[in-house]
Amino acid sequence: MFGKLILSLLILTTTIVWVWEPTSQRIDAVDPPSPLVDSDGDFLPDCVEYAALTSAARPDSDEDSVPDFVEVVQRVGPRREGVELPLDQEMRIIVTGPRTGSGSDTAWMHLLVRIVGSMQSMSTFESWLDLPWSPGVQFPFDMLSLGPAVFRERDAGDEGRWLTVSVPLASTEVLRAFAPLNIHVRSTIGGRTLHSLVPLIDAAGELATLVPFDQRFAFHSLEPQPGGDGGQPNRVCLFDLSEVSSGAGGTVFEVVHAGCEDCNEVECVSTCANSVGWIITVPDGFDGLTGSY
Ligand SMILES: [Ca+2]
Ligand SMILES: [Ca+2]
Repeated sequence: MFGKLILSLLILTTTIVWVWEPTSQRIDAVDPPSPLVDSDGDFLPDCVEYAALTSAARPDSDEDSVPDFVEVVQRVGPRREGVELPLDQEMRIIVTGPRTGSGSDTAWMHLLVRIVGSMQSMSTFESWLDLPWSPGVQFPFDMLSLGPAVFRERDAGDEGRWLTVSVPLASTEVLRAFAPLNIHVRSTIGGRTLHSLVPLIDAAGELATLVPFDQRFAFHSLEPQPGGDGGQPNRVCLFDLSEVSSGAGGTVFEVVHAGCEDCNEVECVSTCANSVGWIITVPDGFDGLTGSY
């Protein structure tokens, strides 16, 4: 369904909120809804920056001249200076929780795409859910999507054409009822098949995901506590995971170390150290967590 949806989005742009941003001049046909505000104008909404662990105030968080958007879709370290990978088709999905203080409980899925060439380079698109209690079954993505989607496009010149499609999902409470689950997207762009997924886990009653961060995994709550929960500002909670078992339902990991480390503009939750010993099931294991298909 979502595959048909996104292809429709690419053609029937009058049915959705549309924002077009050429390189030199930004034109907003419709103001993005407040959950998608982009404070630093780097094409990543603030909520996505929180989830991807980039700065919502700086378009190049590590000041290495590679834009945050590029580092996020390439899954390299946007908090560490690095060398830009070759220009290529890229795709990644990120799931975010409700904006703090918004009064909403809606989660969002954000599809981030870099296309080298024309829009017609995207020849296939599909999305689905998988759940460890039903291995091998691909559930339709629209079980959890609410629509309408918000589509944005930017001609980034030498950095290609950037697209985001943000889709409102069910409430975090409903998502937690389904967790653990993976949300997948797969697309063929310019002859390259790209696959991205986000694992959603129920971590001691809290809906969360794990974000690759410097060879480890950052614990990212989709329900951050407004004003902090007594945690440490400018720090992030990083996990070391040890595989316990693997089967048709996914891979079971144990958190063998958890600690707060430096990361500006993120807060390390006060319960971070208490996460040691947690057992986490991830339907697609390390490959799913790192996007290394
Ligand atoms: Ca931004
Ligand atoms: Ca950078």
